[in-house]
Amino acid sequence: MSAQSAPAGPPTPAHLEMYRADGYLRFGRIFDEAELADLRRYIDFLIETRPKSKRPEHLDVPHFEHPYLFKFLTHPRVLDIIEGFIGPDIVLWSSHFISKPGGDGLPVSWHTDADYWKGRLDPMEVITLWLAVDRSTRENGCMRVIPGTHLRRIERRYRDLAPGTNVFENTLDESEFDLGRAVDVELEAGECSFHDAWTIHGSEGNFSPMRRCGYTMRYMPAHVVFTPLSERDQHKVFLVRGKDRTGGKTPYTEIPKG
Ligand SMILES: O=C(O)CCC(=O)C(=O)O
Repeated sequence: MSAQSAPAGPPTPAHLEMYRADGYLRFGRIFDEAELADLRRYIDFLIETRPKSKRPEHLDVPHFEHPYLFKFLTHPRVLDIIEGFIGPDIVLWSSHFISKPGGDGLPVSWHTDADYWKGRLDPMEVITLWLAVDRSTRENGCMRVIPGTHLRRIERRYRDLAPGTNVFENTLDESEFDLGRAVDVELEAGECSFHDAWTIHGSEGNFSPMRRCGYTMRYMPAHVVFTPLSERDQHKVFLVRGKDRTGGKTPYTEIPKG
């Protein structure tokens, strides 16, 4: 294995300090080349076999139907790194492939994840590992973040967007943040970044010829209580390491075998 492709170890104190100050962190590789190729083959298969009416930006919670993905989501190297950020009791909150095809990949409007998960998680503490399945640059619509915005945990204003023009149906109102402070989180294929649920982020459309696929792998400490919004909220969470710290208040689903 070349030095360039060596997976990273757990976060250092300097990493943690940056993450806590900025609400995001560029990180190294987590999977080796063979593991990444395996994941990419699987994603290519999911994209190819999806219902044609579904855009590839919308492959949300693929692990509910495809237990193979637990191989990556619960990989010991991934969990060791996540443990470095949030401690030894770890719950898999969610995952999502956001694959923007070259030429007409949809933008992701400015938002905080906390605003989308409001009312279901208490306290709102989620870390997202954003894995660059493909090289992710300004040209093909890399993630963009507004550093430090996670420090103000406030209700923010959104405005509606025209349907079908964006991965989401609304966007944070421009008065809520300073776009001039946006940072492009450019990553080589296989590298990852982390962001906090309260960090303002988004990404532009992909007008380049190159696909931009990211896999969001989202984790929370096991003291976070998940309360489904209603009976229609069929979201599943998995205790992937350590112990429940909610006193049984969070309904965990068993991790699929094999
Ligand atoms: O993939 C993107 O461009 C945006 C990702 C995102 O919104 C997230 O990971 O929460």
